[in-house]
Amino acid sequence: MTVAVYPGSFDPVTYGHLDIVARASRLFDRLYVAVLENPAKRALFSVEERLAMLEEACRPYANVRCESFSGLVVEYAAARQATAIVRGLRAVSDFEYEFVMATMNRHLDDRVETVFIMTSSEYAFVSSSLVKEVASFGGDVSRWVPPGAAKRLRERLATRGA
Ligand code: COD
Repeated sequence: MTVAVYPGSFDPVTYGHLDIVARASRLFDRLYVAVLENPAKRALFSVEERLAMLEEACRPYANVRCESFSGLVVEYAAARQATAIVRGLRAVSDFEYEFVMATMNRHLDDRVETVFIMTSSEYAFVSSSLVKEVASFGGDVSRWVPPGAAKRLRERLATRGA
């Protein structure tokens, strides 16, 4: 059985992330979509909220499980018997960050391979941070995030008085 993990911040999940989930779920028998619990990084949504949005959006994929993890991604991958870490690549600007991360992960554990999936062109410009920025100024982001995330963005930003 081929197993992969797709780690990220998912703050919040976007259709760009889901495009990678859909395509990776066809490549592997089981895919764990995993939210990093990172108290050092300020996120708009809690890990529980991010996980709830992911679980709802990933429901159509029978071989996908959503989880949170803490610590090193290679250790999480080993715990799940995964042989691959899936990452999405949007533009040249992603490359440097992804390259150093994949290289570090290989140094940490060379039994797990990083597999890059190229973004679909319609989502190449979509990122969680841009979506949050547009939503914070009252813009409609429903084209780029699933309904559950759009609703939570509206509620959270309204709560903040944005
Ligand atoms: N189209 C395609 N791919 C996309 C899109 C899009 N529109 N948007 C995002 N993606 C891809 C990103 O390129 C990335 O590959 C993935 O989706 C997740 O993106 P984010 O932004 O939600 O998550 P990141 O990049 O912040 O996640 C970073 C990790 C949490 C994976 C990383 O920090 C990590 O592994 N931390 C654990 C500690 C560790 O092991 N450190 C050592 C590694 S160097």
